[in-house]
Amino acid sequence: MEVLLREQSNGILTLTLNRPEAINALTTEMLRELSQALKEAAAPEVRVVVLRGAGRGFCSGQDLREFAGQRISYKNHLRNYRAVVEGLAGLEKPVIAAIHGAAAGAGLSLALACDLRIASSDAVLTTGFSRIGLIPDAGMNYHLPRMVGYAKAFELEVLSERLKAEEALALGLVNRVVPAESFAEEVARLAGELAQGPTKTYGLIKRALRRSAGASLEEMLEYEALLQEVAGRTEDHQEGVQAFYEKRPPRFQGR
Ligand code: T3D
Repeated sequence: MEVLLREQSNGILTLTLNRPEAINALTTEMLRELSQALKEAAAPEVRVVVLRGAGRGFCSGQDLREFAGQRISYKNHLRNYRAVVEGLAGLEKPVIAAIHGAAAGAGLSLALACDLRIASSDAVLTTGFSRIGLIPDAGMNYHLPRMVGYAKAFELEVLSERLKAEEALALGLVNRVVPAESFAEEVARLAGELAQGPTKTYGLIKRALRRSAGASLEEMLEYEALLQEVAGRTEDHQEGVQAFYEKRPPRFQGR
């Protein structure tokens, strides 16, 4: 069975973690496939990526059976996670995590590394790591405090309680919560909307926001001017302005 399913249509690449019997617990094979798929997603025909899970949940984190009884090198093993997290963060187009059911451990870390998180009303999020005596990894210590602040991040990481979708929404961990019955349609609608957008500009926005995490105001003003030089020369910028003059919706081509 393929551990990662890829489906592409109308500019939307859907990557489905596919080990439903273990709530899509991540194996080395799966991480390598995911990292490769994210590299391939740089192709211009892909304008948005959706990351989801098969079966009854998003992802239960590292497969706890993969290395059972072995003494592994975490340093080596975590390189596989690093490649995926950098792939998600560095991809210059929007990545949506479509979370239904459980998102636990490194499964939550991957969701946090995406640009948007849409949760089904049945979603349950937990950091999970401390329950098995590990510290959160796969970028969770970068993304989580930036989303919820130090105090809440500490609480979530140390207590590893399970958050319901609405609680995650209130904390700003997910962007929106959708009733389970209409979840797939809403994910498709949002992905479709983004796939019609000015992709290059979205990529530049992503770059700017990511850079801002470690930059001063002065540096950001400088960087924004640099990126605007690029955005201002896109065909989509011309089209956006033209559409404004002509009082019609823009037809962005993603370049
Ligand atoms: O160690 C390293 O490599 C370093 C990196 C670590 C990164 C990490 O992600 S550490 C954290 C790992 N994840 C967890 O600790 C979460 C473990 N799972 C759970 O807490 C729960 O399963 C869930 C909250 C995700 C879902 O609960 P529930 O009640 O809906 O499902 P369940 O019955 O617990 O699980 C269903 C099946 O999936 C079950 O298999 P079975 O008994 O039917 O054959 C369960 O064992 C399996 N499963 C769930 N999570 C994992 C898993 N199998 C392997 N690895 C898992 N992480």
